[in-house]
Amino acid sequence: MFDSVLVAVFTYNEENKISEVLEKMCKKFKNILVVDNNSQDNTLKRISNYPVKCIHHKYNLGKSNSMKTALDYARINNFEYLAFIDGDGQHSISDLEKICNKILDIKNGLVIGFREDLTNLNLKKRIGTKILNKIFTLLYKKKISDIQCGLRVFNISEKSIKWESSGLQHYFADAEITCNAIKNGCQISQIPIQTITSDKFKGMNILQGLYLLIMIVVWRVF
Ligand SMILES: Nc1nc2c(ncn2[C@@H]2O[C@H](COP(=O)(O)OP(=O)(O)OP(=O)(O)O)[C@@H](O)[C@H]2O)c(=O)[nH]1
Ligand SMILES: [Mg+2]
Repeated sequence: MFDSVLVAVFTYNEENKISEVLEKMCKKFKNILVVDNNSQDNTLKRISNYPVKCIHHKYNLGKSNSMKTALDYARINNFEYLAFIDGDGQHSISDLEKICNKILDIKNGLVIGFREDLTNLNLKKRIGTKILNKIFTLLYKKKISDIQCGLRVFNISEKSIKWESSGLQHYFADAEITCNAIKNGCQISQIPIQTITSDKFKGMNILQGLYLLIMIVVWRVF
């Protein structure tokens, strides 16, 4: 049951998806924290049907701050490993198990999922993801196939796992963690995962993608 792993699930208005995610997750994982970013729909009601800890932000603070809430909770409660997973059903529980098995095996560093097959993504997302990953590889001299993947797990004693992105840049935190980890010599493992697309689009737009590209250069230089 992955006793030393805390799984943090991030939600913001996920009433249609969160029950399915938690139903499957509760069968495999014992320690589950849902960080809810002030959902305005029935997400909280759905979460209350499951034996999980839930922290509800009083204001919407963006995904990166939910990740910080999860890290604080994991540290206070002495977990060894912290896994991040989206609450919108875009990551499968069997992939979550795979990355957790990997970290329990290697014990240190960061394990990131990578979407092997991007054909399910719309053209804009597919091209944007490929460009970001290519430029990243050139700049950081390491091939990471999916720098922004939200499905990841790390040893919480790993000092290089940190991020500043918040507010409008709240989607950048996963990429920033990857950049910091590489810059600071953290061991990174990559595990192929399924690409599950959602029925709605909430992620980054083209402008944010360009902004992230600039930030990847900035993080490399400073
Ligand atoms: N949009 C948004 N999502 C948040 C926030 N806080 C937590 N989340 C959750 O973070 C996860 C990822 O957000 P998404 O908007 O789906 O981002 P994405 O998966 O990169 O984009 P899509 O491919 O369009 O789904 C989801 O489970 C959200 O519910 C927030 O403040 N805004
Ligand atoms: Mg999503």
